[in-house]
Amino acid sequence: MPTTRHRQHLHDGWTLRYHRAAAGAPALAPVTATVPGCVHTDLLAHGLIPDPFVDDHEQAVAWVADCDWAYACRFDVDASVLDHEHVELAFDGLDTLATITLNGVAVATTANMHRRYRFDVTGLVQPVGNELEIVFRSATEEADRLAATEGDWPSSSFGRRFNYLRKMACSWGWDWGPWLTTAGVWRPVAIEGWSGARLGDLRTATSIDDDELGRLSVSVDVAVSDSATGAIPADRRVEVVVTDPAGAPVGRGGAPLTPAADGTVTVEVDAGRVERWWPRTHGAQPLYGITVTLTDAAGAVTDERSLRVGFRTVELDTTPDATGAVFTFVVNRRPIFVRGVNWIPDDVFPSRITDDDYAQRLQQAADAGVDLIRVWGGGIYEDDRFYDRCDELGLLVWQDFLFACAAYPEHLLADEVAAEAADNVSRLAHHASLAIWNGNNENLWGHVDWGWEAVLQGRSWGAGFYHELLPRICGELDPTRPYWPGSPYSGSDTVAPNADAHGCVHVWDVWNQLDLDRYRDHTPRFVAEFGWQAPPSWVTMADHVSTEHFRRDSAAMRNHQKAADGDLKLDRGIVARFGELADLDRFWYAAQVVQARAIRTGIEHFRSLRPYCMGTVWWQLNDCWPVASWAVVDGAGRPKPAWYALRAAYRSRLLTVQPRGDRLALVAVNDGSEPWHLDARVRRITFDGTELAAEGVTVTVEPGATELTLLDETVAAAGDPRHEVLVARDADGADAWWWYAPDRDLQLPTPALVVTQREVTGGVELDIASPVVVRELTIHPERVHPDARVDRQLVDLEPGVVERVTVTGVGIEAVSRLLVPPVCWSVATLLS
Ligand code: BMA
Repeated sequence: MPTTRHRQHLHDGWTLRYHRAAAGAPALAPVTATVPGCVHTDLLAHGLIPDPFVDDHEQAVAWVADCDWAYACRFDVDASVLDHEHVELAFDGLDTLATITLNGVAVATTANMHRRYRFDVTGLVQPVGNELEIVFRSATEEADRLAATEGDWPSSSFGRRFNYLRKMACSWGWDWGPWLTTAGVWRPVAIEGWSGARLGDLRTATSIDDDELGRLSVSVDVAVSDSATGAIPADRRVEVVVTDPAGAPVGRGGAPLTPAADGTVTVEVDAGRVERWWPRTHGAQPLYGITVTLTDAAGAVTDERSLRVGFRTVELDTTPDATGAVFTFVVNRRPIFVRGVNWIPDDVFPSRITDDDYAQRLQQAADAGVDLIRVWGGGIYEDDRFYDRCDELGLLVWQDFLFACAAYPEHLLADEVAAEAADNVSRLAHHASLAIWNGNNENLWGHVDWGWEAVLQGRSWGAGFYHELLPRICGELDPTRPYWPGSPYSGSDTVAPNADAHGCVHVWDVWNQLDLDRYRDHTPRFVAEFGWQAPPSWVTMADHVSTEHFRRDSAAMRNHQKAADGDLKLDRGIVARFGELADLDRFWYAAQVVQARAIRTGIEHFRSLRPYCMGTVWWQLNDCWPVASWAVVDGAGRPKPAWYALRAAYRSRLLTVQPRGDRLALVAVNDGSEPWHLDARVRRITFDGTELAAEGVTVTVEPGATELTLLDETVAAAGDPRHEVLVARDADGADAWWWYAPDRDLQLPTPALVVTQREVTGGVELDIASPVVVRELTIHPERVHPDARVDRQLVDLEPGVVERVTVTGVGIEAVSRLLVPPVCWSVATLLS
């Protein structure tokens, strides 16, 4: 009998058919299916449903969610798998209510999309012609049934009954997501053979002391042949080798295989002097390799797993102080101001997300100066590829447990939640990037402030998960990483969950009821969510809304706006600045400008409060389909102007003009690691560039410091707000602007751009100058070619200053189109 574990993927030869067609569902013959995948993408591949991302086809495919579906495959098994003591079916993800049958024998039923499963099928499999069938019951029907029989557990209005089952909440529709509740084998499936013992998860805890000596504790889950009797095959060992980033071994450890009662062997390894892992912009990301092997009596390797880890410490400082309680991430003992973004599943069909999607999206975050990604609780525990990229890029990960915007019936879900939490903590604990586990999204807030308490009348709602179950599991399996019960959360049951001065907050009144300048009314310690909408890129929307419906009031267009009163809120921000804009092109540009300003206004204000405020996490980085949303990168992966605003607001050295009382201040924030010798000139000018008043500001801003200089009244106060602007510019050319009146009151002259163009590799370089002030000049190059990109948007031009903008993906012949509406706008052309 072989001792080496063998794994054979079962990804070929699948078919999909109805198990039960819902009333009104069309007749369908069985079709070939893709595994990993899901029902919707299989039907789409066969042309059996229209693309639900187009027009309002989402409504036309609603029946898919109401059916029960059967996936089946016939497979042969390699002898290398079959010739083992144990043969197991291993599923990395089943979505969701699955009944698994192998060769006519019921193997298992499952009810949790967020778990991995392993089933013993020894003796049931044969060398050829195995029949595997997985029936998925309708999750929407089951959730509705549970709501009817068990009672009403409230949730936010945009969600349906997602809180009764352990399945990606946003697949029931969200205020940015379509209602496409799917089913299927959404992650890899394999059949495995092993004898004697096999490795399971590896959980690692790294530590690093003041002499930079690294130590590693590896908890290795091991399954042994006969755990019932405790019989362990003789002379097996677990060996651990640690290698440095160049691959050279730097430490070893090992232990005989005598699993403790919980099936875990712990090995401690000294790694010697190590280099620290840092979040990006704070240092490098050296990743050390760990290889764990299981050896038999002869010393032969029977199983092996490899991972990468980083040596760093991470703490969450929540110390109470005179005003409330801080919320500060401390990495390697350095308090850091978090420059974050929220992350949602990158496709509403997560089985379709490719390596490239993950790589591109996370690179877009990194390129915007982001150093933390919050994986939001209405989505999924992401794929390993996501966390691997975050480790490499130095993106800290804030991981929510998967509870969002709802009360959860604990009696129905407790066992699944415990298993799911243990499973995912074990899977992810080794990642250097993972910085915090968070109990839920907005449920502590909802319970207190959204009237749930009255509906629930004392029934459980999830508090037991957030305050007891989840911290206990994290404490047992991942004791070195911070846990926080929820976002928002004040840290105390006697203080409102979303109180500015305590813990982490979500600032949503600004978008929902107010105006973007009102971010300045908030003085929070840490903002884990705040956002402002804009439509996706024009081309992305044009690809998904037919030409005849391409107007704001069509059903097709409205289907791509899911937020409560979303269009009204967009208009509120636009009208206050630009007046009514009936023309669609103008509306599109104006909406982008307002979203971008919301980002800069919010983030620059919050950063100017450093160290009182120690983090911002913009809602949101990405989209899961083409939709008007708070995302800075749209559903097709195109950056919106807001992405450029995010990059500007998150630059390590931030120069910004901020009101302080009835004065204006120049604020310099240094989140870099070197001192910043600021030498800035602040000038109040007319729109033709005439200087009315000026002063110099010279100050050294230490790393981690904020320097605020109140500006002289003669410089800061406008004589005629409609004709003047304040510009601060440092010696390196970085600028900060302050406008004195709403755009429609500004008397901005129509720009006559002076452009010098050059062909460069892959595109054109434009040197743009103007004899008059130009506000937010933005080229939308995708309107010339869908793959064209530009390196800068929302460029403010000062007379006498040349700004260079590079457009890639177009030739020099495109330049004339690049510089006129609807491809190019500025505030003055918008209002002309
Ligand atoms: C918060 C998030 C999401 C939502 C967003 C925009 O509530 O947690 O649930 O999509 O705001 O409304």
